[in-house]
Amino acid sequence: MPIYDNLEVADPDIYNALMGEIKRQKEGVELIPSENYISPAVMEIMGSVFNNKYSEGYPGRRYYGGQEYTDCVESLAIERATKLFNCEHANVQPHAGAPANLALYFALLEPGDTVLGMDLSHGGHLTHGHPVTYITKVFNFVRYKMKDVETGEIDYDEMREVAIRERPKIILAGFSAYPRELDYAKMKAIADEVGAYTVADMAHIAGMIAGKALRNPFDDGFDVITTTTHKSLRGPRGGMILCKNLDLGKKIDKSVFPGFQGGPIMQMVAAKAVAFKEALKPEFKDYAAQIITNAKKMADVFMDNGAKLVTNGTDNHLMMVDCVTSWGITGQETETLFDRIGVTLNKNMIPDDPRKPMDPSGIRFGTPAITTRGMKEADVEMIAKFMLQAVEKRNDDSAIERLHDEVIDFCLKFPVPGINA
Ligand code: DSN
Repeated sequence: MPIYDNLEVADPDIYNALMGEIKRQKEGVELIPSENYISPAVMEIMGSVFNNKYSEGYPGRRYYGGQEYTDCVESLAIERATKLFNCEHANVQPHAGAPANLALYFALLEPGDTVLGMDLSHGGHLTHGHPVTYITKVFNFVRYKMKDVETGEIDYDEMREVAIRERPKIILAGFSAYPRELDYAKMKAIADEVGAYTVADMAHIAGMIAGKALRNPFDDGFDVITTTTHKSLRGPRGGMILCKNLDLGKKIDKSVFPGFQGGPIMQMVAAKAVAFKEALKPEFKDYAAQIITNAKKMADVFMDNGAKLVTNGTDNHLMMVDCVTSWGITGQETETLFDRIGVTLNKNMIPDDPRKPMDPSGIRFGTPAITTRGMKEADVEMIAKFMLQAVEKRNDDSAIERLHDEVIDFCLKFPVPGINA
C-alpha cells in the first residue's frame, strides 16, 4: 500500500477517512458501471508536483513561462489519445465529462440551436439536455427513444422524422444507462441528410472502444467524440474531446480554453498520458473483451433466476434490473440491501419509469471495476449469487450479515490496484 505518513501527521481526520475508504474498496464488490481502479503509476503522477503549475494555453502556446515539462506531458497525452482512438485531434484539458460536453456545444452551436440526443428516461445523460441543467436555457434539446424496450432497438425512423422536422445542428449518440450498441452508421446517414454534426459521448464505453471490443464511432464517419477518462478507460478523473477534422479541432480548443475553462489540471493531463499508454498495450484489449464477457455472464445469471433486465440483456459493460417487477422492492431498497452485503451499485430509472429519480424502480450495475480486479466468469457468477441470495433473505438480518462476511472473504482474494497490487 502507498505510504501516507505525512498525511497521517498533518490531518488525522482526512487520513482516517482515507483508511476507511481503502478498506471499503478492498472488502467490497464495486459494480457501479462508471467506476474503476487506476493503476499505481496513474495514482503516482496524480499526486505529483504537476499540481503546482499553471499552464493556460496549449503546448508551445502558453501564457506563462516554465512549460518545458508540461508541454511534454500534454503533447504525449494528445499523441497517445489520437493513436488510441484513431483520430487527428485531441483536447485533453476538460476537467470532467460535463465541461467537455458543454465546451463542445459552445464550439459547434449558437444560442437557440437544436441538439437531438437520447431521451433521458431511455438512458441518455444529464448533459444531453435534462431540464435541470442550465444548458437547456441556451440550447434546444429534442429526443429520440427506443422503439422496443424489450430489445433496446432505437427507433431510427423516428430519429429521422424528428431530425427532418427540428433540423438539429448536432445528432448526439451516447448514454449513461443503455445496455446495447448504437448504429452509428444509421445516425451518420440521418445527420448528413439534415446537415448536422455527429457527436458521440462515449464516456461509459471508452475503454471498450479503445480496446476494440466495441465499435469506434469514427469508423462510421462521426465528427466528434467526447468522453471521460476515468470510467472503463481506467484513467484519472477527467474529460477529453476528440475529432478527425483539424479546423474543428481549433474551434474546440478555443472553446475549452479560453472559452470555458481556465488553467488545465496538469497532474491530471499527465495522468491521462500514463493511462493512455497503458490502454495502448495489447493486454488492454483482453481487459476490454473480458468486461463484456463478464457483463453478459452476470446478465445471464440474473435472467436465469427470473430477474427482469431492461432490454433483456446487455451488449456492453452494464445492465439494469427492474427491481419492482422482479422482486417487488424498489431500486432504493435494493441499493440499500446490496450495500449491507458490501456490493455497491446504484438505483436507476428504468425506461418510462413511473417512479421518481430519487426513488426509481431499478438498479444499474456493471463490470469494468471487478474485471480490473481480475475477476472472470466464475467469479462474476459468485457475485450474482451473493446478490440473489441477499434478495431472497432480505428480511433475515443474520443471513445478511453472514453474506456480508462471505463477500469480504471473496473480495480479499482479488488485489485492488493502487492499494495492494
Ligand atoms: N455519473 C456518471 C455515471 O455514473 O454514469 C455519469 O455522469
